[in-house]
Amino acid sequence: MSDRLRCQQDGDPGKEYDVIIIGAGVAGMYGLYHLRKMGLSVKVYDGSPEVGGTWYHNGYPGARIDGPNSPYYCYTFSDELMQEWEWKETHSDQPMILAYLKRFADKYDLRKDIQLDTRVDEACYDEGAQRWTVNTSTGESASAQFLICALGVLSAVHKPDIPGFEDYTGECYHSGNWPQEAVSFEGRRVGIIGTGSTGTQLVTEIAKTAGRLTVFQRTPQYTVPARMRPLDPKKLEEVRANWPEMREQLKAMPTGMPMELSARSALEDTPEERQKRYEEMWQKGDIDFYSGCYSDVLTNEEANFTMAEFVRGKIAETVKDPETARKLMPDHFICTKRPILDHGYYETYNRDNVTLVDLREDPIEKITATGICTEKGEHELDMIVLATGYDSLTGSILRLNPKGRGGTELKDKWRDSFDSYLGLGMSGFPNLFQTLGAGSPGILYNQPLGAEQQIDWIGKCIEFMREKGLGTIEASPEAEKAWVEEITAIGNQTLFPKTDSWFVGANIPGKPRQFAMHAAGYLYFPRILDVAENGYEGFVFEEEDDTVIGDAS
Ligand code: NA7
Repeated sequence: MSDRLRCQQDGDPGKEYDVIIIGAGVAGMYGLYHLRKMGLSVKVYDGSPEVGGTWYHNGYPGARIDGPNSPYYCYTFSDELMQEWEWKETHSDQPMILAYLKRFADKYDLRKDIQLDTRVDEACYDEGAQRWTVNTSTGESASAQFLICALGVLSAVHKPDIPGFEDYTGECYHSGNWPQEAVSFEGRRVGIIGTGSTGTQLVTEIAKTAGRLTVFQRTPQYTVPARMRPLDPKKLEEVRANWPEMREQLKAMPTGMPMELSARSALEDTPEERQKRYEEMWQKGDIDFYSGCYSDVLTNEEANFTMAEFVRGKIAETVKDPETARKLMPDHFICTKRPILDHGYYETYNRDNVTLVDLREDPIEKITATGICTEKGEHELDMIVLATGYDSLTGSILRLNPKGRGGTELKDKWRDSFDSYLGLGMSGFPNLFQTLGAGSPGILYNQPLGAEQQIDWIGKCIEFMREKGLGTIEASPEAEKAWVEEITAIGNQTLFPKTDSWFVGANIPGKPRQFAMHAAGYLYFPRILDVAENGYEGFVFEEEDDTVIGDAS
């Protein structure tokens, strides 16, 4: 290890803060706003040249939020920002969301405490000082009592380990690290690997101008028409007029977003009634199709099959070439990968310039200087686009690999299981909090609203510690174990664990298979508040002089 990377516990700790936040995305920026307002000294580091986190890096053509989330995907605490920001479409695109995040940074003068172009390379806990020390890519060190890892659920880009990448002489881009300058597909031979939410958005866009688009598909996907439309100004006015009440209502919604819900089982209806219901909801489209047809699609295999069959029928109806339609037919449980909304995805396969390669029948062998070689032959390509996803939820903090008590590395603690307590703290890692990570609802809940509630919780906790003269807070191993059991049990009530997806880490070779998200955000947030009200039960505190006092109630 170089000197620069060695945690400088015995040397100069650099600047000192109350809180260091890593990440200037949705959660990190709210952390800065809120904790600074409480009177704490806060420093944010981010390796990127601009704020916005995942929304900065995902500037690929077609990038949009995958739900009818405008105007609800926002910093809900700010009535002021809600009144001023002109959301334009039901499913905002990446430039709109990034502009909003930049406006948030500017409006609340956040930039003065955000150091961009500065990656935190190492974070170590100093037991004697009860503080965290970080070392950055710019050669600086700094320390703080609290470290908040706001690193993003979908930020550790996953580039598949296909032999020959280094030989490829064309252009190659990953959706999660898209160049800021425009990329032209005009007339070019483009290959794309990956057909998740990102891949489906890219395929639909690239096909419009590419000379030839070849889609390399490992797993076919269910997608539903987004039915994106301009946001009705009257609707926006209505929402604005009642924003504080609306905000409270959002918190109690299952995903922190308005969506249609049904109380009826799919199995209560006859096949004809179901067909009618699915057809009506398909025409309406959007996330409501997934959530609003029947109550048990995500919990009952038979119910799930009925919806999956309906969508397979739509694929057969939409895609003209029967062979291509066959390859596009998914066979996993619908809704158990991230439910996708599209803007003409299946229709894209009717274009003459689009070809689908089914990697289950014709796997990729290698990348060559000029393209992608599958078992059946070479596809010559001017450009390869990777829409191959992320080491989600845990990858970003594991790449940082903080070192806790006794130098314990997170990657060792998490070798077999992503244990945390409430998705907020971890035993062996005092005073380290994470946002939207393993053990929390992650992406299953409106993320800005989820991050706000977690940061508010952290703020209250710090206030509590300051009032009581406490130096550290740390999850107990028992509470952590019980929490993993609790969220696993909730997850097991759904079909999520039964499908290979990033939700269970199946997309990353060697990653422990675990459904590590709390599947019911509207239960999670009251639950973490209860823990706080009960004297932070499950956490252990040390006084500033190191005396362990158990829970501090
Ligand atoms: P996803 O949902 O993880 O999708 C990645 C896609 O890439 C998926 O189709 C994968 O197939 C495919 N993939 C990954 N590795 C390979 C290899 N080695 N060979 C072929 N195909 C591969 O990522 P997205 O970026 O689309 O979406 C992430 C989230 O962003 C999404 O859930 C929303 O919340 C927004 P697989 O299905 O694993 O067989």
